[in-house]
Amino acid sequence: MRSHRTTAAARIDRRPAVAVANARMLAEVAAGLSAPQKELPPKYFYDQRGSELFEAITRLPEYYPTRTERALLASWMPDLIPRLGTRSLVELGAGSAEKSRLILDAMRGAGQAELYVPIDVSATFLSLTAAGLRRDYPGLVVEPAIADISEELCLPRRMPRPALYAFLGGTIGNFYPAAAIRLLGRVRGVMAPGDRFLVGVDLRKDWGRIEAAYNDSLGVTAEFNRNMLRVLNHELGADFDPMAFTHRAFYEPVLHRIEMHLVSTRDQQVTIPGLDPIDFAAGETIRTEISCKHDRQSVAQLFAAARLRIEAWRTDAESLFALAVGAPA
Ligand code: SAH
Ligand code: AVI
Repeated sequence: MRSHRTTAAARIDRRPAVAVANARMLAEVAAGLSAPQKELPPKYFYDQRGSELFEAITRLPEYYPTRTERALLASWMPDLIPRLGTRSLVELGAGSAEKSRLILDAMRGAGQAELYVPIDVSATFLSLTAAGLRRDYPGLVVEPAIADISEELCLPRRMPRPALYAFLGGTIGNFYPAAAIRLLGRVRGVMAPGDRFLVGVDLRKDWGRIEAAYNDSLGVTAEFNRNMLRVLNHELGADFDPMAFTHRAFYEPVLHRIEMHLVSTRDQQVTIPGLDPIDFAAGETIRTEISCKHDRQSVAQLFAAARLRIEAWRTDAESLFALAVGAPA
């Protein structure tokens, strides 16, 4: 099959796009660090090192979501995919696409693995993912898109239908509810009648289990958290000392979410070219991520607000994690 790519973006000089991305990053960082509760968007964890650290997290004994979702996909996709007739897979925040292979295997098993569109902000990691998939799935057209899914949905102009949109790993939980609804709505807006939306969500459960998943004993999550400061140093020329910040992650039961923070270990000032110096008091924190936990009702509410309905829902025996299939409402 020929390439379906629509835009000339892949062929033209990327330098202007990089300059725009850095200007946007600087504006977001300026806004986030001048708020009373300093905050940075979690998409800035993910340069090559951040993506590798996330992959290391997925293999930790405390981090149950990945292996639980993988088992759900392994048991369900061989049945679901032929019934949906999926010919194209569009994945938001694809990362290594390791679990996505279970969907692609089911598409291939049904003789209809035609197009895969992994979308991610982590550019180098995404191209490695795409190269591995092209090698292992001859005949599958792989059209990666480097894009921020909180802003746009990059889709090929011609896409064999039905398409399955996938948002795995519980990454929907890293968006505030209003942003999550906008994101779901953006996908809903491009769905044809036979298309479906597969969303993985981490479920509400014993807080101890959840907190342990974000406070692993090896300190990998702490290093992942601090990686955001390294990204800011590299991309914006900031002078954060990552080791002058410690990792803190706790469950917030009213809002049903994990919050990850970086805690300043001392009074300090950080310089970011183009911004006024930023002061941190000892003990002051930057919130770097929320990870919202769901139940079927909260997912149904998010879906309904985006004109989607839950068509199917599967959880593991311990109700740790769920996969929801969304259909146009
Ligand atoms: N889907 C994979 C990876 C989850 S990690 C899994 O389930 O294991 C979250 C992924 O989403 C990372 O690869 C990260 O780079 C990507 N990501 C995070 N925020 C994003 C954004 N705003 N736009 C695009 N990709 C994003
Ligand atoms: C990508 N996302 C679903 C992960 C999560 O669990 O919220 C990111 C993560 N943060 C700390 N550990 C993993």
